[in-house]
Amino acid sequence: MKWTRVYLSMGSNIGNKYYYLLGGIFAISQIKKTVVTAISRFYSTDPVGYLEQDDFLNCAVEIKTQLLPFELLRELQRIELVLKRERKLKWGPRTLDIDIISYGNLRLNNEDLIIPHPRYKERNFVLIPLLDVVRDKTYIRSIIDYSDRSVRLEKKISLLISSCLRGRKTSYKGTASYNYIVTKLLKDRFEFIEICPEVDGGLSIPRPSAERKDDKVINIEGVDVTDEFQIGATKALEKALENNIKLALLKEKSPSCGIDTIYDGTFTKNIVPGNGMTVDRLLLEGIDMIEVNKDE
Ligand code: PH2
Ligand code: MG
Ligand code: MG
Repeated sequence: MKWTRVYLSMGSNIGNKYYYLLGGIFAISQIKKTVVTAISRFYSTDPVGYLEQDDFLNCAVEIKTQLLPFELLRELQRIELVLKRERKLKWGPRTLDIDIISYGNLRLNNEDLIIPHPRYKERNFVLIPLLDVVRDKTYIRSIIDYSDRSVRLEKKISLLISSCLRGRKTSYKGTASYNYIVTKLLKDRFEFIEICPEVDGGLSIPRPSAERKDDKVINIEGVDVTDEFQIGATKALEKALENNIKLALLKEKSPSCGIDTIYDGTFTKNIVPGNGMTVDRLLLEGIDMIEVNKDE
């Protein structure tokens, strides 16, 4: 199968908008036979259509995919659903909207899917982010209304991040959990505040593997390292509060940073519902969190 370049427009105007857009982007990166290749800057935009609603946060994403248009649409709709899109009013508030703007050079006119998107040329909240990611900017530039002030570049916000995801060799094995989206595509889009609660809590690199068991963390040699994990969690929380953090990107399944799923404490790769120690603390402060996998 050949790869097709696809441009997506994303929007959110309820709750933690960065949580929905970035959560959507990391979910898109998990779709089979699909790779995220560019992410635009983030823009605050006046609502178009139904006006009595909050400003949107919009961005554009370039992907390449081997999925057919309807296969891709189904995956994107599943992601919208997972991120709890509330479809009450047409053009009304939504937690996350993902629209296919173009799919290669394809033209498609079906009642469920029109490609290219039928209204994108009139929408600066689509075109201006799109300009950040398209390869050939000439055409998009020629149709943007530059007198329009309804699309404003957002100031860079700070995100808390597991340092291993940025390529730091802080994992228990002394390796990095390199993630391409974080290290390459989002590098200039955010201010990253790095944490490694295990290293910050005083543990060494490398260190024996550890897993959470109820309210304790025990390493594979049977040593109780709960105190170190709690110190690390406290430091992470302090950094989050100092930097006014609303969103964290955290390494999946770790006994500090795992969200919703962690290892069961038996060192057998068995996964159970639960959070890492740091995640439990950040949760109490109302900080939203997205789990991020390392690249394969
Ligand atoms: N999406 C809509 C309707 N109106 N306005 C802005 N500013 N941004 C959007 O993403 C948007 C909108 C329908 O999907
Ligand atoms: Mg839309
Ligand atoms: Mg839509």
